[in-house]
Amino acid sequence: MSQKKTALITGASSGIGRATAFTLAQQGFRIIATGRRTDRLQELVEQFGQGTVKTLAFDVRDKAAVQEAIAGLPAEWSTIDVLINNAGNAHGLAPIQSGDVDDWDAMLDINVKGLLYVIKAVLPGMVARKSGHIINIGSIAGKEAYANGNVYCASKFAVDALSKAMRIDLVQEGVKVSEVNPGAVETEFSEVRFKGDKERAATVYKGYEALQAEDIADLIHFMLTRPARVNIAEVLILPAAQASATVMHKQL
Ligand code: NDP
Ligand code: 8X3
Repeated sequence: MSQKKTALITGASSGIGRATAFTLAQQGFRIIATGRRTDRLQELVEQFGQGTVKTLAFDVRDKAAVQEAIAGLPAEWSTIDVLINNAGNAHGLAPIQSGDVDDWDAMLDINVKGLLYVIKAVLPGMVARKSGHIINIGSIAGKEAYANGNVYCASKFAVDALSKAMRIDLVQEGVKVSEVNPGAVETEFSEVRFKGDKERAATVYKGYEALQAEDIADLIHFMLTRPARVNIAEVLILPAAQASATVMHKQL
């Protein structure tokens, strides 16, 4: 039986999830990398090998697919020590009065309900073993609302509330729950938010040095490798040039 810890990472095909998969694999974890873009997940297998990375393809909105994929893991991958609930995105940036209902559905279905479906599939094993660590990726948008952020902010406020409530419910089960709340990280996030408009996405990161996905991955690795007695419950991590959701020192 492997002594290495196994971490299931949602959204491992891009950005923060992908960087976290790389960092944790390099640091001796076994990774269950999940997402919809299987070609991207396969690159992780090619990099680290089948003994270190297992891929699972599902849309987190599809609760039956989530359940089936995780319940169907082969025995050597079925003990999940760490869950990184990272899959998520913003869809659109518009005042509430002109918001697109499909964008609202996407954000609530992926960022909130999808996270819950994954938890539902992973938690029984952790509770039975009285051991596990869940890290939810929230956002500064889950701490402060900002103009036009409405439903994305609501989805991340929900992640914040769930993280706090899960920590209370699971403390007696030996399962740690932590939350990482990043400010601006340069990933495909803005490209998704602006529906493929790369030029508009690039303006979000102009005039200052945004966080890189690897910065969040390093933090997650640090959180996961503290002594058993320690739970770093919540971290707000910002670029040096960012002071709040709306105050950014840009030099354009
Ligand atoms: P990316 O767009 O680079 O990555 C998003 C990841 O989520 C992809 O791997 C994508 O995989 C996955 N994903 C999206 N929708 C689904 C779905 N329906 N089913 C399964 N997987 C899905 O963005 P980031 O890395 O920046 O975002 C990761 C997390 O960090 C998100 O929760 C985001 O809200 C949060 N965050 C990001 C910040 C930033 O500034 N970038 C700041 C604060 C928080 P695939 O498309 O292959 O399914
Ligand atoms: C992503 C950061 O400020 O664009 O969660 O909402 S922000």
